[in-house]
Order: sequence, then structure tokens, then C-alpha cells
Amino acid sequence: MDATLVLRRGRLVDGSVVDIAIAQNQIVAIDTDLPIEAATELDIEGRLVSSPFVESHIHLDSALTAGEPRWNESGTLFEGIDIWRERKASLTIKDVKQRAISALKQQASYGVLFVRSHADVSEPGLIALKGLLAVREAVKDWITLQVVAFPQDGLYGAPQNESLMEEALRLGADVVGGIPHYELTREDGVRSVHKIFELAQQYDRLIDVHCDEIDDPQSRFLEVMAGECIRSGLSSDVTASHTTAFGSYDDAYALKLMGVLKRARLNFIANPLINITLQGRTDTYPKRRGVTRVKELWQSGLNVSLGHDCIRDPWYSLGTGNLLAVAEMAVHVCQMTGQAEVDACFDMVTAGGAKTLNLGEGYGVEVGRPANLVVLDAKDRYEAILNRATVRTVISRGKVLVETVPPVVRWSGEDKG
Ligand code: 17E
Ligand code: FE2
Repeated sequence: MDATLVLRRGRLVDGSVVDIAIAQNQIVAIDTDLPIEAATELDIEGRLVSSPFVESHIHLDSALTAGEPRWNESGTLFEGIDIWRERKASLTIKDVKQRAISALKQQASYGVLFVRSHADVSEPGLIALKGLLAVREAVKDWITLQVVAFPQDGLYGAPQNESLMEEALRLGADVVGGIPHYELTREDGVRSVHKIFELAQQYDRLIDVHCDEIDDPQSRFLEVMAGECIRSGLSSDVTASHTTAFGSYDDAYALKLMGVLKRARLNFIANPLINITLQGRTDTYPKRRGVTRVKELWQSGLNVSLGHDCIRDPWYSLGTGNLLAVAEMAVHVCQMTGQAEVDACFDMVTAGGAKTLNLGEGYGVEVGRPANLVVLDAKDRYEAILNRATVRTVISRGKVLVETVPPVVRWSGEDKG
């Protein structure tokens, strides 16, 4: 068998230590002591080899604009939307492309090779969308980008927004988005969810809705989405993002809802970095955490992934693109500190994200799958999160894309005993 690259002694997430042979852009063999030679061989020395990280939720159109034109002083979602409305008035395709590619390069350096980005389609020129569709094409040889047509100001927030959404789908957006809790009325919110499902079926697209991203326990659009899933038969194609109000529902309603969600089997995305800062802003004390019920969704066997949401934008002035920071925050905010729970948080930024993005056989460390892999400076998932481990090598489409050398710590002076 001809291989172009062999990784020796890599440790998979199940703990087994194996060699991995790659030919062109495919994994062709995985076994202990593979009798295969290749022009390039990398000794992994027992470090963790994982499928790449999957960024299931980010807004690349607004990335790297924090402070433009002003800083979000209240820290609320609503002030963020107002600031973005001011900033997006001066968007150009070049501006969107430059910032998005810069953010994607930073993400890839942390081992992220699959990204789902929202693109605001509630501005009349569809500049954010056109910019991100151009980026999707420009980067496809090294990173996979899915684009969500996301009506930030509401599908019914302005008369032209519904037709802008349809135009975005005709232009090639992969996913239909929405924001029912921000629509002008509860009825508009419900109507928007029905419309999103209708459009997804008409254009054969996935669905990813910003759903109930508010502390209001009366915001109940998740049940509308779940009902649509059950009636339409759609499940794995559908994602509810944020769902922070689920953290504010009383337990009686949450119990009923969880039963419906288990029938609906849609995907969930939590964004713990941003929602721990964005939510709870109207509370004094006790102050809510404002994150959805990640642990309970996971315990119910539902697919949960975790996203960054923002890299330095009007909603969140921090963010590096490193999904281990997101997983670490989930361990804290969602109290996922048990051994299996920490591993689950790692899975939520890898395999869970892949499931949300519907990557299917396009993802995974298995023979016959595309050769996308990361080598971490850790022996297992726990150590990766504990140390926010350096991603030493990122292999994309069968080739080394980025390498990072971990910092070296040197003590000086005499022996400290
Ligand atoms: N827009 C929105 O509605 N919610 C968010 N968390 C971000 C943008 C970042
Ligand atoms: Fe978002």
C-alpha cells in the first residue's frame, strides 16, 4: 500500500496507541505497528490524536470588530445588536473577507477544521452573506465552512427581511437561521419558526435557529421547533442554538419539554463563554448562569455541541478561537466536572459538533475517511482540557497545515529540591 504520510504511536480518544497511514487525503490504515512506509513519518510519541475541532456556532461576519464603533458597556444582547446595526452600515465584502479569513486562520491554528458561521441577512445588500460565501470558496482546500442565513433583526422585523432570506438561500447559504425570541411579537416568533421549516424543506437546507437566547422563562420557541421536528420528521438536520431560557424554565415545564425534545431528537448548541457574560444582566442576586441545560440534554442522549459564538465583536470582546477554552468553560458553568462529563465536553467540540454540522462520513479517525487530524500535547481528553493543550500538528486534507511548538519552561538558579 502506498502512503504519503504515516503517524506513528498516536493515542486515540479510546486510549489505544496506533499508527495511522494516510494516502493523499484519505486515512487508509489504522493499526498497531503498521508495516507501511511513507515519505513523511511523524512520531507522535503517545500523544492524543483526535479528529479536528468543530466550531459549530460562530459569527464570522462580526468577528474582530470589538469597539467599532463603540464598546458594549451594558454587556447585553440588545446593546450588541444595536452596535452591530451601526457597524454593518459600513460593511464591504473586502472587510468581511479579511476579518473572516483572519479569524479562520486563528481557528485552524487551534485545530479547528470545520466551522458553521452565521451571516446576517437582515441588511439590504446581503454583504455579510456574499462575503462569507466567497470565503467558503476561498478556504475550501484547508477548512470547511458552512454558512447560515441569519436574520439578526428578525425575519419579520422589517418588510424586506423575508425576501432577503429567500435571496440568501438562492445565493447558496447552507443553513436557514432565525431568531424567534427577538421578533416583535410572540406570534411573529412562532410564525418565523414555521417559515424556517418551510424554507428548509423547499430549498433542501439545514436549520440552525438562535432560539430563546434570553432569560425570560416565557420565551418558549424551543417547543415550537421540537413540534415542527416531530411533525416534519426532520431531526438531525435541525439545531437549536443558545436556548438559554431553558436554564430559566421551572422544573415542571422543563420535565415536559425534555420529553418532547427526546422525541424530536434535534441538535443543541451551547455557547458558554458568551452566554455566561451576556445573560443574567437584569438579575441582581442570585444571578442566573444563563446557559441551557447542557448536562441534562447530554444525559438524555441528545446531541450537544459547544461553540465560541464570537471572537472579539459587539457581543463579546474576548475569544481566541481555541475550542478547548469553550470546553473548559462548559466544565465550569454546566458543572460537568465528573470524569465522563469532562470527556463529554471534549466530545462536544469534536464529534458532537460534527454531528450538528451533519458531516457524516466526512469526519472521524476511521479508515476511508478524509485525513483531517490534530495532534495534541496531551495524553487524553482530560489533560487536553486541563492544560488547554497546545495543538502541535494540524493535518488537513492529508497534509500538515500548521504546527505549533509548545512553550518551554526553564528554571534558573540552584535546585529547588
Ligand atoms: N447575535 C445574536 O442574536 N446572539 C448572539 N449571541 C450573537 C449575535 C453573538
Ligand atoms: Fe449566535
